[in-house]
Amino acid sequence: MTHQECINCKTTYGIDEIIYFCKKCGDILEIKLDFKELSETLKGSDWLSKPLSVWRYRDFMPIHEATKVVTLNEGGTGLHRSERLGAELGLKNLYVKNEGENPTGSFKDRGMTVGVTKAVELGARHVICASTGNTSASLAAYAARAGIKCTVLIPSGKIAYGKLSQAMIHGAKVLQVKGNFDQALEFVLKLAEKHKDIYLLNSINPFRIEGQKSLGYEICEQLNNQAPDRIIIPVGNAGNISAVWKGMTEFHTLGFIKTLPKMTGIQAVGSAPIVQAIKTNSDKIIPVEHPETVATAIRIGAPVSWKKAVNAIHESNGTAETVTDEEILDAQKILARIEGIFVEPASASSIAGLKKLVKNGVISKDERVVCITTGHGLKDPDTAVKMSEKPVEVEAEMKAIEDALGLKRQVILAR
Ligand code: AN7
Repeated sequence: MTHQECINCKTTYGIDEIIYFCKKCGDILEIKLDFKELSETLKGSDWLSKPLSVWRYRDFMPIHEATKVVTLNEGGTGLHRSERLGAELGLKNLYVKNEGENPTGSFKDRGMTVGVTKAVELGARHVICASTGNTSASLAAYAARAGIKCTVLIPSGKIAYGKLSQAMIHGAKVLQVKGNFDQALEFVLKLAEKHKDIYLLNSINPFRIEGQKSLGYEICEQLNNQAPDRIIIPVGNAGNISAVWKGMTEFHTLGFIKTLPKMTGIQAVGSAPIVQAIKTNSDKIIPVEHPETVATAIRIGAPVSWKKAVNAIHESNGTAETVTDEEILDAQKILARIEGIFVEPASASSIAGLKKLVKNGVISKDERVVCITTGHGLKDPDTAVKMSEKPVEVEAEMKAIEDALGLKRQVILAR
């Protein structure tokens, strides 16, 4: 039977049990599918006739058949062949999977549609998360859609304005904790432990990861049932890289794809505990006490899902790399200018990481690479405005406008 399982000691729990950490060893949990049962279900299912979306994969989700899903139509995002960016970086086969196309503008919606559906299925009336912004925006929207109460804890200062406005307009109770994300998460974990009626929806919740694994499924289907050679993905709390890898290995186990991609995680220099663990070949992370980066979404020093991420990178023969704020902002601009794709800084770290790894010879020029961009550029308009050319103020006169554009005035001769 499909169940929850501790990633360390393998103790199992039912899918209707509200539990976030293993009772025996305290490690985090993951959902284990019953592949035999799933293969049987798929034979009689019309899933292949449904549009590309999270719920195309309903049979793959640990949600009961009778449950009504809480959805805003998530997933089915574009996989954009990026020839011009590829040429710029020296790659023939580059794609951008743009998760900013989701309903609230980030990949978090894939997890929240499943997580909030599960919350309602379990009878929860109050959901909570800590967030650097996008998780709170998404949870607030899905809680509103479900008609349940939502509380979000955000770090003080430095959360992007677009994200904050979303959480506020959807009616969440927003607490701005005087501390960083990692501290906010600690409080949320304690709250969910102490008040059993509050359901926790950070990415340690394995049902969220189930929704996010659809990102991996979709990439394979969009490449005609093939995995790319490599997937490059921004890493913060490390839920998403774990989820995409889970999707890939499940499709592989089911025989839908023949090869697996090298999972490649990118972090900002100022908050890179996972890159540090990978580069030093350590089986532990050293949390970063004061994480710092312009990419506020991934300003996370103690990622809860680090073990899953490190496993994904090792098992897939992948790698991890850091990028500087300057490289991130440069990549954001290039992507916007030569591919027409506007993403927030954290998302651009995947492009910045690609550039660095090609330059260093880690990625070869004929690899088929998918860069995941995780959130929309409008989430953080302030950063975009700061790094672009300012609007030119002109008088409301034809001459002034032409002068500003450097156009020569044509003299119209009288007959
Ligand atoms: C745009 O919103 O953690 O490695 O609280 O918003 O799965 O954590 C956001 C994370 C990448 C990192 N890109 O994903 C939050 C939060 C964007 C993000 C990540 C986030 P994970």
